[in-house]
Amino acid sequence: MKPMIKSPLQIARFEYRPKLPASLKGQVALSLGVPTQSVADQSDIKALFPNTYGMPLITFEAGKVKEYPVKNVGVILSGGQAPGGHNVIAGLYDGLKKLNPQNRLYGFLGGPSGLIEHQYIELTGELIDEYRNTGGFDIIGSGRTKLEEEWQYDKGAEICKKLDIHAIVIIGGDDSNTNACVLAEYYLQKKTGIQVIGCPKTIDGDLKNEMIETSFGFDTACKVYSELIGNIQRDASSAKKYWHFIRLMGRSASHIALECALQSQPNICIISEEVEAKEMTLSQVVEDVVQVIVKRADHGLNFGTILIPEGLIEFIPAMKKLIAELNDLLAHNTDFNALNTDDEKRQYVKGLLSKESCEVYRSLPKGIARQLTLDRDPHGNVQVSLIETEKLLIEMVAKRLAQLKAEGVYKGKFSAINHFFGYEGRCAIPSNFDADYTYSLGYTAAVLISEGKTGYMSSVRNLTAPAAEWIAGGVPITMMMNMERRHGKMKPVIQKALVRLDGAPFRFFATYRDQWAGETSEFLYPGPIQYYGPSEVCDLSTRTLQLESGK
Ligand code: FBP
Repeated sequence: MKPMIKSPLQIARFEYRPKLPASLKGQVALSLGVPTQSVADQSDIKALFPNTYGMPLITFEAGKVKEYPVKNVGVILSGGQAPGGHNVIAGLYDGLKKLNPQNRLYGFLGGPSGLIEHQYIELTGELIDEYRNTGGFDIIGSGRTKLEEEWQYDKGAEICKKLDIHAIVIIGGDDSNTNACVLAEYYLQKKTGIQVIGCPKTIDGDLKNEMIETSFGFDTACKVYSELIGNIQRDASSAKKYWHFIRLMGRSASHIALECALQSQPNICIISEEVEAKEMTLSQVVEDVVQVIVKRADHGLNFGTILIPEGLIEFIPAMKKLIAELNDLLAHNTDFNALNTDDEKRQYVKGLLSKESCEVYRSLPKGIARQLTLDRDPHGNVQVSLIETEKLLIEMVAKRLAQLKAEGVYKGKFSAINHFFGYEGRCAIPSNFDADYTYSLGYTAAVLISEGKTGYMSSVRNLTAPAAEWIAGGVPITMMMNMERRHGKMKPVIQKALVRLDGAPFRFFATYRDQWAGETSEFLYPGPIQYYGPSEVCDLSTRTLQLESGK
């Protein structure tokens, strides 16, 4: 038997034809809404974006046959991987070719740096076919270079001119789409004739608003993590001897943790946004966890599951202050970087922190304190995915339980296992939802470009309905913006969407969490993503989307 080049599922998925909204199936006409406004700080945003501010919302509907001019396009994948990226490119390619077979598509390699450094390939039909309905960003690679300086924009315009590229599509999260908006405005001001269109990507689910119901990749990633959590819950209820502390990716926002909780009904799920709203200390978070463990132990249940959002520690006020001080202290700090040992680094940091933050720093297990001083991301922020909050919690919970045992309050046995789920889900084969959604987003971008639009984000809405009823169109990116302080300066940025405590998904969770924590456990076992079978199993959207749309 020969080794396989592709798995049977890979081969089958190649044949999958993503479902499109009805409006994209034939000829498309644009319906323009009324002029829009930014979500806040209207006069500042208007002044910064004189050419792209106030543009109308665009909705597609069935239209008449129309001839479109040739539009060559360059596409960039920006930031962390998210399932469906390849299908955005496939939808973009198919849309462009349908609108004018002369259109060509180029891919900039390794993220935004490919545009600046003129690294690109032409994306041919043959190459794209290899990647249809697959996970990953490997067709052209991704990167975290920030596109925010004029010399970078000019370098980009240079290569566009050379390749006769009329539009750039940036597939990224809130920061990348903010940069797409600035780039669109700059290219208009400079009359380069280059259009810029954004696409909402991130497994974190924090790029969403009234017009963007969800970012792509969130659906698949949450389904992968929920499957794993469900499997762990079955193991926990079978062996009855471990508490599983499971940290989930998601950066600042707890959308992933919340969605996984809705899908798997664990005993505990911590929501960072709630911790912040209640101004909880780390000890209070630990105390809440301990209470559930003690209560279950009273019923002889020394096992369970706890979901922890990866950004948790940044939402605990004292930790937030410590991290902010560390961010300032470590920014471009050559003295710190020149130190050799962890002990030297620890002493150095302690000497520069405020008294309050120094106490918090000293109270942390050394391993966690060290992780807080690791390299910053390109935005100067601590990389939360590198901080093992689940281990910190296990250590603190174990200590508190030992005290309670000594006092005779706790009679159970505590054995904990830590997990971190993040990279496992970011490149999974996209669910049908993500495969369809991303293909539609890419196709939508092709229409917006062919219609000469710039400064828009590709938008597909009504996502809990069957795909044929989805509403495709464009949202002016300026509409999602407000002014925020970043690195000491006020900047126009897309508002990051955190979990809303008054939102339907959190309220549902809050109604049932005590029941899930209790002695009966109501674990759900979602099982693996289904790509084939009854629509109610394989085309399912997230619980978050369903609850948000009143379902
Ligand atoms: P994006 O916001 O770029 O989509 O990335 C999301 C994410 O997966 C976060 O959940 C995580 O904290 C981070 O990327 C990890 O970054 P890296 O890929 O650089 O390790």
